[in-house]
Amino acid sequence: CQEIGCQETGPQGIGARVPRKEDARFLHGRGAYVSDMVLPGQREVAFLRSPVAHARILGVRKPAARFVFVRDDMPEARPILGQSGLPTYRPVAQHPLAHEKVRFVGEPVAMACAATRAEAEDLIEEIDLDLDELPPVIDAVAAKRDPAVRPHEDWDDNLFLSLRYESGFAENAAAAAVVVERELSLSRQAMVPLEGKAVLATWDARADRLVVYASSQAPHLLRIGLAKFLGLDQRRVQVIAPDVGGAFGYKYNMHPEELCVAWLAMRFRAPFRYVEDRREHLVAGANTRQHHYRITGYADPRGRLLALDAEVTVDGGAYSNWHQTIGLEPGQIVGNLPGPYALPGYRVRADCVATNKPGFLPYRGVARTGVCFAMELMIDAIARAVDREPWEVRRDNLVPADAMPYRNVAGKLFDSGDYQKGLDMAREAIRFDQWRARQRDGEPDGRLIGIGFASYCEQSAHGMSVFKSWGMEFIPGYEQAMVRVTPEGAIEVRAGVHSHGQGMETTLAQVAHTVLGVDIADIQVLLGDTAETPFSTGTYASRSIVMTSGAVADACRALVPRLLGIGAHLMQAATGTVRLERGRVVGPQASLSLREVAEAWYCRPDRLPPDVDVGGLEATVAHRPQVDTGAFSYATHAAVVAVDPGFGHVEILDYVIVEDCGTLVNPMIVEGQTLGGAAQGIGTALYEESPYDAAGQPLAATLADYVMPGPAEIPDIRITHMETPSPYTAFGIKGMGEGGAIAPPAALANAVNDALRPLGVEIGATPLSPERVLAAILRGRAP
Ligand code: MCN
Ligand code: SMO
Repeated sequence: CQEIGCQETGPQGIGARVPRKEDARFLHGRGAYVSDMVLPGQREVAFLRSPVAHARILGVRKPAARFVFVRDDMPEARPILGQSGLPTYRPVAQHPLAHEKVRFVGEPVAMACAATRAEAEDLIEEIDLDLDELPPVIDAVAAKRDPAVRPHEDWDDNLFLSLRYESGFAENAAAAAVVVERELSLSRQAMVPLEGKAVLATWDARADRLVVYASSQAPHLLRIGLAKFLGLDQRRVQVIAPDVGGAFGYKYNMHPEELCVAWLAMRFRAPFRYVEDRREHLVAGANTRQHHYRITGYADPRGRLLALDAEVTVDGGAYSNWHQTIGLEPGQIVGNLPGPYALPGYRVRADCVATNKPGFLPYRGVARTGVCFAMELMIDAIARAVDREPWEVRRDNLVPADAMPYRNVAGKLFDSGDYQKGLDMAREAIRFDQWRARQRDGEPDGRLIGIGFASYCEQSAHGMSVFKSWGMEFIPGYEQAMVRVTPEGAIEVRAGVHSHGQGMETTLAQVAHTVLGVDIADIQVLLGDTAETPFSTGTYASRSIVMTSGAVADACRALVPRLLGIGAHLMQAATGTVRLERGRVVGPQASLSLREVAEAWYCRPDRLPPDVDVGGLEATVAHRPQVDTGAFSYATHAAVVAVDPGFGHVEILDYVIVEDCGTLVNPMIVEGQTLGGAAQGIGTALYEESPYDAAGQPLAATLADYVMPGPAEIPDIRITHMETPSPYTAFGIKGMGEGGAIAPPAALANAVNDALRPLGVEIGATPLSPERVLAAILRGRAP
């Protein structure tokens, strides 16, 4: 950096707690969301959704009104088909509007358009749907063993795919003195972003192209998807993702509703909009987290892990998404189940089962929230079996700092960090010894105190080999950024990743500031519009800052010699004697603002000799980390709970997080990300659940039934940072946007089980609702 004359990190550079540039817009209600947008002549779209879980469609009788559509009305829209290179993967086509069969409650069957949403819903009411109901598949574990009933009747079983992996298992398991077996599960849930799915599509007659505003994490991929499934050239599709009110994975893959609305705009050359309502989200979007584990840990007499064996079942729902496919979740399970631990033997089988529920989607943390739950409950179970403190057994098994970089039993390459120190710091921060003493003394109100830990490491900035191992159709390799010095000497940064609350408009500006020294008020970050930004596979997998910081920095660096060259000439100084300092080109005798330099190049090139024209004042650069195995951030969460033995209610008394995401770009943003993720993780742990009855009817279709934590349920979470730069990434940054959501279910379940230990019972399922906790307590008290 120094040798090309760039700035060191200052109060606005990498590492600084810069207030978020985007917040003025958000806090003053000036955010631009799809649901706020109105185009002249816009029609609103409503969907008729299947009222039953599984049925043959015998007929759909439309009202006389013209603007009602079923699948046969839209021959140009092809069925959505996610392809995967994973062995055993079964592709399954999802028609944007159901064809022949419906396979879950909430599946779109028909759509209606009108001037208002209410009128469109009235039209929907007039449609007659003639269904021949079939028995549904609700329990994924049972459906795997008994495929008599199948959502996809042309299959001979119910498996979307079945992945297996084995390394050093048999010999290490055979040497174990302690064998611990558990059955564990996480319930199905929804993601519930503040802003639901939203799409507004229209036709630009001048450019002769489809223009789609979508609340999306990946506008460039949505562009590819819409083009592909509507039979358009990609250049005839523009996708603009404006402000996105939370995404969490829900808005990464293409949804049938997006394809339907885009088809309307293409067919009628006019604007159409659909905004998902909360009920639609909770019913048709109850699509994540549901894993079931049969897991066995093999350890020595001190609890040192020798081997792990697991059979994991993912309730995949009815359809596989485009483009990541249903293969992503089992792929991540297989690679991540052994967690941050150094065990020599591993065997796993991960099955994804088709059921009559909405298709599974990745949710913040993706499979790692599930595998962390399974692994961390296993560590505690082993600790109980060998009668040691769970933190001690955890510590003994964590990959030690001096073993880094470390390739684990699943083939993951952990780049750097001190996992054991993180655990020690969490134990200190939670005041473990004091709580153990208080627990022994007992609470005056009779509540049971429990202390729980959960450690994980999280691969971020996964590279090509990793995505390839998941069989992805699109292998993300690079991230690109375009940086421009404008004629008035300001900086524009354009990138294809997007921000849905992560603060990237600020952190990417901090990166540009670090190289150019320009005040971040004069750095504008532009994201979200495929016509304005370089291609990208979007924001997901906590990869945006690791990948894009490198691209932004490299693009800025490409501009530095050009700015210096122009500045040197204008000051009549030798090129080697000028440098960039706080956004000015500084020579031996004088200095120039970037405005003076840029104006000379843009407006008075006649003042410059031809040889300073070194390629202009904008540059697009692609970047990828040195290795493609990713950078692993890691954390330990520690929780103290009080369990009410009469009602089963769990109160969080204290919660600490010690996390390491390498070089912190903006510690304040990292803390916000960690807290937000942890709040979602606490939701998974204690409250959130989308249960189904035996007929496949969702039982939580409103926020009165789907319980989410509010401010009163989220404790004052204390965060401590460690900062071990990754040796492999730009600036040593590791991604962390998902991390907070990974460990809370494990930490809280371990804490609750610690509280219940005197009763000799354990809970191995989420949510840890009063009902479930009380049932365990009553089991413990039964004679
Ligand atoms: N950051 C930092 N220093 C680091 C790492 C990250 O300052 N060492 C900052 C980044 O600059 C960025 C934020 O933290 O501003 C998150 O960065 P990163 O870890 O790269 O994650 P992504 O930007 O790729 O975001 C995706 C990630 C995912 S996959 C989900 S899901 C998720 C999450 O981010 N969805 C979110 N956080 C979310 N936060 C909000 N508000 N809304 C969502 O939908
Ligand atoms: S679930 Mo995040 O979008 O990878």
